[in-house]
Amino acid sequence: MLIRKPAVIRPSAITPRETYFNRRELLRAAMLAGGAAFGGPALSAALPDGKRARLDDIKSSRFSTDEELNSYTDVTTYNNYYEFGTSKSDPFRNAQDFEARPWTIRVSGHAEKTGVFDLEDFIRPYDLEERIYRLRCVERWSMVIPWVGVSLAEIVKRHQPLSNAKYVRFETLLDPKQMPGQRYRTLDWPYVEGLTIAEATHPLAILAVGVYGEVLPNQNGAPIRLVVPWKYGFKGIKGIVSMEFTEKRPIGSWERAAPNEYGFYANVNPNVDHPRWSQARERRIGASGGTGFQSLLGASMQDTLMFNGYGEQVAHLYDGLDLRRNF
Ligand SMILES: Nc1nc2c(c(=O)[nH]1)N[C@H]1C(S)=C(S)[C@@H](COP(=O)(O)O)O[C@H]1N2
Ligand SMILES: [Mo]
Repeated sequence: MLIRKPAVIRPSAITPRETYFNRRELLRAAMLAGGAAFGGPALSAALPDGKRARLDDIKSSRFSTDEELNSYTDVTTYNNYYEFGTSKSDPFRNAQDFEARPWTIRVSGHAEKTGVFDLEDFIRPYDLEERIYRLRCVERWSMVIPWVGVSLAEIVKRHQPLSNAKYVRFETLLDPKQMPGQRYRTLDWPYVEGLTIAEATHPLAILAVGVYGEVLPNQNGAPIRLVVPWKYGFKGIKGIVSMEFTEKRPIGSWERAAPNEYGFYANVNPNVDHPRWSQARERRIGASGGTGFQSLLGASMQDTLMFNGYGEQVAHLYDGLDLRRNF
């Protein structure tokens, strides 16, 4: 092929990153200047209410990718969240009035510390970290997103799972009044997902409460959602109200709907086709990604990496598992 990699400039992917980091630097400088008088950073993670409220004291993470970020617009207007409709623009359009506060999370099942926790207490006192991760959807698109979250491992350990706790099962809010998509049986509501304890205590797994340094927009799963970067996006359950430690393997909503298409593990695997399409490649959402000549040339298509590129860190979790059967 003569045309190799055209030098595509992606304004939507580049500009926001620059303005974003400039703004972050400014904020950091302002915090250093003013913060010292108050005796340093706050002791606990604070979760402000309100749209686009900024999160403070975000640590950076060595796990972040240095790929170009998707723009704030990409990240917040192209979503999957069937509770608000089945098309990619529905969540942005239909989730604006969703009430993500007050919010509680029920911790139940085989663990020492169970109960109902206010969101703030649930994530306290763990550090808020920025984790720039790829999100790879089973529908063959991907994005690079600057999540802000807390380590799921820390939270799981704090609740002290018992020895018969083999899995963690999460549930999304059930509220058809606020979630119009739940008035239709597109999925078995409430949305459910699960991880093994080993997956849930892996340092890459986070519970995200923000994106782009701000509280999570409703369409992205406010106020708290799972991000497991080596798995297809559908594992990343949004609007979490329940975390249960179980002995039996949970059945996620997509697995229940179509077990031959969506397995429990849902590890990103370019070698295992979805029954209706190949998973070998993916389209990076972005300015050059969607339309016109560039998409015809396939400039935005790229090879999908095993475990979404996190194989070195997570492959050992699946030693001895046949990943074709356990997809
Ligand atoms: N409760 C709930 N969580 C969900 C979904 C959903 O429909 N309902 N969709 C999943 C799918 S298929 C994907 S790809 C990701 C998309 O996350 P994003 O919109 O933040 O990019 O959310 C996941 N979490
Ligand atoms: Mo997805």
